[in-house]
Amino acid sequence: MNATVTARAHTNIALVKYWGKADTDLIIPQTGSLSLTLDQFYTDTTVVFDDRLTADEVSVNGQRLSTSQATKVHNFLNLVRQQSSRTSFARVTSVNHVPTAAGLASSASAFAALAGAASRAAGLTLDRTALSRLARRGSGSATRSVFGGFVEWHAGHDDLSSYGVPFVEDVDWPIAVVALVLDPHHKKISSRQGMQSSVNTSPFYPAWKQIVADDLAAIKPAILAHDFTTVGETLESNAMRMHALTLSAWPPYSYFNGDTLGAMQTVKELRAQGIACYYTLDAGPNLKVFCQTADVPALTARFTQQFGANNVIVAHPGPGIQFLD
Ligand code: 2P0
Repeated sequence: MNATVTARAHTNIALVKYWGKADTDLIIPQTGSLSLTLDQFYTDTTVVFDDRLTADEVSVNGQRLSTSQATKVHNFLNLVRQQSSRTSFARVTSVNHVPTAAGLASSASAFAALAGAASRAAGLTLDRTALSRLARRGSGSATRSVFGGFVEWHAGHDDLSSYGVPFVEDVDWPIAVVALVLDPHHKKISSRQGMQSSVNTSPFYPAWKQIVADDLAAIKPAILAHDFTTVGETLESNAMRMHALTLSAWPPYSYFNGDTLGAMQTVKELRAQGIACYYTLDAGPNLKVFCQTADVPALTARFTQQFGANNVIVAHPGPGIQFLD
């Protein structure tokens, strides 16, 4: 009887971003990065290897993927087959749990959950470091979603040395992230294309590598000291400097839309009113506002007025990968 295994992994928001690969095949990043795993957005993935299958079968949110849509998953399962000497195909059933039907599902939770479920279903017993390395092969940000709380991804230089490490796994600090859904649609330029374009064409890319080193050195002691201002200023400037790479690439591009700029302005106004909050954003227009839990009611009231209640989601630090019965 083949084992059917279900794993749950949560998505994460990078406070010091990963934006560029040194090795595009193994997904070795150019720099380290640091993230916070969130409780609100997660993926449940079930995997069973079955000798009767003639191809891998993949469904996401109840929809069967075509062969071309499932290529990344199929390639990932090939890695698991190589590591385990399994030869049979697998049935993969994945469900993204996102509070609204909005563009916050992430390859981080998807590949972390797939790494957990597929490796166990194939009979492998991986520790969390090995699981993080495996998840990395699916998507860079998945490297960090194996762990809960604040997580650092050590860039390393090869497959063995590039993995996530918990920095503060049990977060005893009343912080929250208010996610603003400003555009639920798929991004036009994927992270994968966008970051490679930045590496290859932005004249600012060498400066980015130094910025990341400096920001990691600043944010880690600030997290340990619960120094909210330093953490906030570091994550906001890091996000803006990452996005400066998109504007300085050739051809230039941007993930911002008009509402992104409006929401940034609101964060600045809230700060001017004495509410400490800072924004970050990834390869899409949706802003994530880092704040202290005491300020969540004031922030949600303001953002609900601006963008509507359905587009404001409050998240807190979340757990690492879990296996479900
Ligand atoms: C991050 N992002 O650190 C950065 C910040 C988006 C902006 O990792 O090519 O989907 O699969 O490794 O992980 C999104 O990129 O890219 C990402 P691949 P991924 O979270």
